[in-house]
Amino acid sequence: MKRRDMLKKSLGGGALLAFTNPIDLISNASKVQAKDSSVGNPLRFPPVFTNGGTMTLSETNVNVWPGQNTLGMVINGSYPGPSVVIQKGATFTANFVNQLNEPATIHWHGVSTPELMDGHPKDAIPAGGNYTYTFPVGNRGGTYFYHAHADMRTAEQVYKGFAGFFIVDDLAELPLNLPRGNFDIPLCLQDHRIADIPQFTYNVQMNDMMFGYLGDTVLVNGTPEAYLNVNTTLYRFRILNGSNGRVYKVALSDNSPFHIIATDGGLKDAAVQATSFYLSPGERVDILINFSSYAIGQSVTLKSQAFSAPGMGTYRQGIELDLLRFDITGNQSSGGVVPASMPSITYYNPAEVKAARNFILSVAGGTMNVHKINGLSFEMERIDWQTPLNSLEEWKIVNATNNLHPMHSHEAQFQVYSRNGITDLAPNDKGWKDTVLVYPFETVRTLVKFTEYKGIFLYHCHNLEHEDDGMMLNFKIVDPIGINETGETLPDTFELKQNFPNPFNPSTSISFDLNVSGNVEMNVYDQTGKLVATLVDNYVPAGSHKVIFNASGLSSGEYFVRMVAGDIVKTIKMTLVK
Ligand SMILES: [Cu+2]
Repeated sequence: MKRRDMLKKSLGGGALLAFTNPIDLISNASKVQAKDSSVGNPLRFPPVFTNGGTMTLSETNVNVWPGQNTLGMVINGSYPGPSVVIQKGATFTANFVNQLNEPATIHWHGVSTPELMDGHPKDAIPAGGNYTYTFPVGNRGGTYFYHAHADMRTAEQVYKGFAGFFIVDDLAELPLNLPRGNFDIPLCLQDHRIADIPQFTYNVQMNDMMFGYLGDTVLVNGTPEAYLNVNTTLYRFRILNGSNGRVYKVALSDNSPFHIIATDGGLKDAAVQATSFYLSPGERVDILINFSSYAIGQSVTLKSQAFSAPGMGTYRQGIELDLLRFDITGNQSSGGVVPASMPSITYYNPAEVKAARNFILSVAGGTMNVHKINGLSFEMERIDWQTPLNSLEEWKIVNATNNLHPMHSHEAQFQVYSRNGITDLAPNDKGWKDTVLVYPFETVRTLVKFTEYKGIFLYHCHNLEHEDDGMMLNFKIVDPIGINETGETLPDTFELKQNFPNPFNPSTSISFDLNVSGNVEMNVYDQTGKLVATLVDNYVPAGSHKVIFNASGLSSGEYFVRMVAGDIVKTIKMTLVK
């Protein structure tokens, strides 16, 4: 039933309308009046960035609304910024020139880079400065993006246009016969305020800081009231939510199904049919839409459906919005197919988790730094925790607020494990993720492992007003204990000392020195090998440590202390004499 949305050349639809039910007639009537082919602007496409070239950030007038100038903060005079399209395995290089009168930095969202290439606010390029970003692109093929990340300036700079696509192409995906070329279309969604047209005025009030700087009209690739002429064939759309605070519930206006084929970190392990999905700021979802059931002359609109969430209250988040109108105008074939199967994804096993961390999201009273993670606001110089390389961790996010928080980790793609204990996930949650939407009062468990680079990276809310308000922490990726960067076991990363006193009754102390931080397990066994006590089983920072063993419930005899850190095991023998 596409005719409810047969918006274009609507007179021809009169006969069809007679067959629809009364509800359809009402919605039809309003939609037919609302739109025709003379309404709207053809979807724009940012220029493609030439690898190795310059990205100049400046305050420049761009043309967004026809015939009017908008003062943006944009790369190379383009809003959105030029699209990076790069092959997996290639080395990306961009010479960044900051012509703003304030610091700026580029974060390559979802892409694994060395610490000094990640665009951390501590590495911001001062006004008038420049910096060469260069890194090998090891990520899976997929839809990534880049955006501003300077301290407390991210939201305004992104709102004013400082963001663009970073698309990784993997030729190994060619046999899947996905639509390519003119049938593979990136869509960047950003909401702006009708009252401020034609300017990107950014003036945060208290409500904006709480809910995000919400607009009431959506620009797609910088196009207001965008439409795209399409053929009666299969298309791939790479949908990026580049908005500051708005969550979209993406659907077609006639509720036609489509296939979700990719999440933040590239292709899923199966194409999954759906009629809608949520997309929060920072997230990407790739979908396949087949227009072959439409007739030339018809239209259908990509929308954000109205939604609400428990406790979220009634504010402008969740209103119905038009995103992009598809006008069916041709019958050229893309040759693409919905793959019957796609390469598998290895899902992490929660039984192999080496460390579990909790992240409690809260809102305190006041006017600044009210958004907190574990009671903390961002501090540039403070490292909030250390995570060893190659160690699977569970990061459990507990949203203790009545608001939406898209939580984003730099440096790795993670996996969502459960929402409120439920492991049967929506198709846009299942796969590789770098941003996960946490609904009000929800608990989301994620599994994450860092495998590439050591250094200081960020974990934060991607509602950019929340981020700028300090809902962000630093963590440091460190060597796994006992293993060096090339995977060799290091012989002397810890020392387990003889207990004192020895013999003992009933208590004795056991000391150990760690050269690097890491997960430590220390158990006490009796002569038969039976476990009698666990003294340490957690992440321990580098340094000297002492634990007390109390044997008051045990009988005289020899006992063994076994300490494991990394791949190294050390044992001491001690004697209990009662
Ligand atoms: Cu948030």
